[in-house]
Amino acid sequence: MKETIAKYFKEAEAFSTDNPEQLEQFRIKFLSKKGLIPALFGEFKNVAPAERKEIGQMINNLKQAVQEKIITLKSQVEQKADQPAAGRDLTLPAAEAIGTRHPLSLVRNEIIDIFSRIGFSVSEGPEIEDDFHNFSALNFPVEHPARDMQDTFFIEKGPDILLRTHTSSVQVRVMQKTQPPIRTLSPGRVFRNEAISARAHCIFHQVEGLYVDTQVSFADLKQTLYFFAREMFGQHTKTRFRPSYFPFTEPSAEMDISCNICGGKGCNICKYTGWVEILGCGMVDPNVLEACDIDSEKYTGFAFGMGIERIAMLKYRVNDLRLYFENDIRFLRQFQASY
Ligand code: 2U9
Repeated sequence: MKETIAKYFKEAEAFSTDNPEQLEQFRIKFLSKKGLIPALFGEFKNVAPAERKEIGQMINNLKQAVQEKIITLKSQVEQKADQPAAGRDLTLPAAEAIGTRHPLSLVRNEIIDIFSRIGFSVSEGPEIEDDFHNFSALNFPVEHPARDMQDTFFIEKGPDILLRTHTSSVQVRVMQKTQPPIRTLSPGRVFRNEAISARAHCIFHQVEGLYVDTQVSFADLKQTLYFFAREMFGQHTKTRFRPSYFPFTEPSAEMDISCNICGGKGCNICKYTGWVEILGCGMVDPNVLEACDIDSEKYTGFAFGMGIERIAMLKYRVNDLRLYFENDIRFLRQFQASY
């Protein structure tokens, strides 16, 4: 047995490779369940008591030498793989599977694409905001419940610094910097202090739109949103407006589309009404224009806002919001990028 161990020892010492498959074969040969070293330990029970100490030591030394050899060779194999052209023909076309765009990015890009065709550009702004840009300029009364701790993540109190609860704050910044005509979209992440469930999340994504010019009317708002709904959900899509209330618009409305799942016949998505709500909108309140140094006697504007998750849910029939945030590859790879 001693000769066998010595022979294995020499073989292990002499072994060298920078090929990962050969290294794996070496490991299997010596260390796998049916490998040479477990076989030696198996035979060990037949060794005479007088020789046990010496042979036991030899097998342990062999095992240690093999393990150290594997560690050394593994780092050589990895180093070789890190070299740019190692073993690869860089002139070949890439055969790696490429990723897919996140469904929320696809929907955001499609919304931007639709509105850019009618003259809207994109503006971005900070996720950490002050009270003025998130609330005061948007005509939220001081005691309005949306300013409450339950809805808003405050970072500092007095003067308040917070995580924006909507991207309208970006448009306040645009109006402060630019005189009309303004036609802008602000996509982005927003934050609200809500428990996470299939239907709600404390982080979600919005696209808000703003058009300010002379003689902008509610008819312009309706026509723009009709156009959007048909481009997004198909030319057969019907729309309807219901009166609503927002602090920053007057009058305000919510827009429904005919249910794109059942075609308006009635299903559990539209709760058997044939209609689903997709966005809120209205004429910009003159107080908002004035707070941003825009003359409300001269200019009027319309605005709208939508949740990207909601549009994506309807478009892709995903009924649990949490799927958008888990990054499970089995979910993500189902989306094919066309935007
Ligand atoms: C300015 C003035 C007014 C944007 C608007 C809505 C109506 C609205 C919600 C839809 C679902 C947000 O994601 S959601 O929870 N938004 O209903 N948003 S009007 O109004 C503005 C924006 C900017 C300066």
